[in-house]
Amino acid sequence: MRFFILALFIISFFSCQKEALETSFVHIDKFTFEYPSGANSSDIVDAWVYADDEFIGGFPIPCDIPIRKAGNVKINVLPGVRELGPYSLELFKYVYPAIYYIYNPYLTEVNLKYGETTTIYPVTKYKDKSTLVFLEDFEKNSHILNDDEDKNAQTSVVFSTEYFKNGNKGGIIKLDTTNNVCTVATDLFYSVPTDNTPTYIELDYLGNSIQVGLIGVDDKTGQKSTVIDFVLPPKTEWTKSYINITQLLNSSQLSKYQVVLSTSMPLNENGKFASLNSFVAIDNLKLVHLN
Ligand SMILES: [Ca+2]
Ligand SMILES: [Ca+2]
Repeated sequence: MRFFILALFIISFFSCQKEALETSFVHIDKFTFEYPSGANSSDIVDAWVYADDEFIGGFPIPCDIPIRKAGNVKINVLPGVRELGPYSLELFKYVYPAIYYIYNPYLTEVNLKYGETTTIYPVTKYKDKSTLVFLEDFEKNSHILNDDEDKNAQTSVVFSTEYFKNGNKGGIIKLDTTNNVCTVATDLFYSVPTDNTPTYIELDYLGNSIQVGLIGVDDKTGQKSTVIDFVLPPKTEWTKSYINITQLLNSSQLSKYQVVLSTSMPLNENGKFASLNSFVAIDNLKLVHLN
């Protein structure tokens, strides 16, 4: 019996040793996003990793990724973001982890050694086969968010030199108890794919909760339909949002679309205004899709 226990101990000791020895590690500190010019805002928070085409997992950055391989190994890292989209539930705090297919994956080959850590420095940019339909970074003298959907001229997007994420200026919507709702849309309608091609609205914002959606129009009938579905929670720090509108476009099948933003004065639990005034600041509003 004593021999048996000892043997078991020796076997399990060596099998543990073997497992530890047959693992290599890849370290990622940061996933860098490169933008040729202007607003380079991104928020890549996860690395989705393949080693020699085998899926290893999704890892919050920074991370040490265990890989049970040694020697030359092809590492493919896909950029992961927190996306707001058709699967958003309060359970996920409005967002869920997703691979951002509009950015390139990062491919490299490393020489791994068991028990050792190799650091890689992934970089990405928009895929060549993608289209930036528009970028509003508020750096020019005019902006593209002037379609006053709420019909109250007192509420609008104005320039701010105090609140901006990148550059020198941002946009801001200021509200008070009298002028307590602001809904604005892009001046232009845009043609975007409705055939399930990945399509996103990107937005940096700070302040009030903001709702984001689309106004679509049918070219033949002239009929308009508005869906303002995506709720971005209030934030006290600049937050980058990736809003997946692929499914919304596919289900609506309209000729062209405006992007629409809406915000209102926060209410307290009694349904009264929680303050005398409030604001939401925005920057780097983009509409982007794969080709
Ligand atoms: Ca800006
Ligand atoms: Ca207005």
